[in-house]
Amino acid sequence: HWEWQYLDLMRRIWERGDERIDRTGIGTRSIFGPQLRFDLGGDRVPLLTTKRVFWKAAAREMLWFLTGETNIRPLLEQGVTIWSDWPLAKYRQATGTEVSQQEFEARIVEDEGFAAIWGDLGPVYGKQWVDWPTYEPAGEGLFRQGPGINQVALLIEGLKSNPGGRRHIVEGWNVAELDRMALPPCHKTYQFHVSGERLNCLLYQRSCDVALGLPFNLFGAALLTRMVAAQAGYSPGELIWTGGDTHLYLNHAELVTEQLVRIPEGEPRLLLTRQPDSIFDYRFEDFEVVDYAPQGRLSAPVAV
Ligand code: UFP
Repeated sequence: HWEWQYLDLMRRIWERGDERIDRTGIGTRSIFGPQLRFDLGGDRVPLLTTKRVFWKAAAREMLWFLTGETNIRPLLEQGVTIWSDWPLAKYRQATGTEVSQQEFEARIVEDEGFAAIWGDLGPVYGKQWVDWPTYEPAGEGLFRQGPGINQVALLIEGLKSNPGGRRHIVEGWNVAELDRMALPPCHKTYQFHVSGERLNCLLYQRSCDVALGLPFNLFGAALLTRMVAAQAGYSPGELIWTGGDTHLYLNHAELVTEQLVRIPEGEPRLLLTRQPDSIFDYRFEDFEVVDYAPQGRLSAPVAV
């Protein structure tokens, strides 16, 4: 079962990882540079069965990236709260108030002006993926903003016109804009590769919370690869995931201990039930996960 790769990674980090003080102050055990591989053929999807993964939120997030949106408001309108921690922390710090997460989220949804100020994450994934900023010389050493670059649209065209290409990349790491992002991209580089009729994807994730982030990131990457393959006319191939600093937070001990005694079972599949004209026209209703009967959910605190 593919999932042993995930569980083995988890065990390796917990038992042999370096203990480090990290940015959040919580502390991690960490290894650098592991790799996981999954065959996406036959609609298989790397969705963990040893705990429930809320794949619907990951799917809505992926569609949100593709809209180019960077405000959490559209996510909250759909009940997706995975990005609330960062703006909430910023709001609390700036105002010195102890507003609850629910109150904050409700206000973002109800109050458009409030959302515009406090709900924006800066130029994170969506912006870079579909509207990477450019600059043109405007004379006298000045520059003006040029048209944005839609990396995802270019990717699909490139995969169709030049299958042998070695430059099929979607990049989130815009060095010039990192300091304006709520969180610099974690799943920062996707490279695609055509092999016969199959489309492979390699994701490089610079920093990975194995307990809470990775299950989401794997599903997201699989979904993205499926959409790209369908739009460029290939069948899904292999998903290769590579992590930089790949860690477990020390306060995830309970989750780790519980998950490592569980045995993977079952083979969930991901169906794309409609083929829209463009990768930007998928809707949440186009995705269906079948044969997913995971073991119980395991929760743990998110490090902000
Ligand atoms: N993280 C993930 N996946 C994500 C995401 C965040 O694992 O998609 F947005 C985790 C990795 C790390 C933290 O624990 O969030 C980001 O912190 P840093 O920027 O210091 O690496």
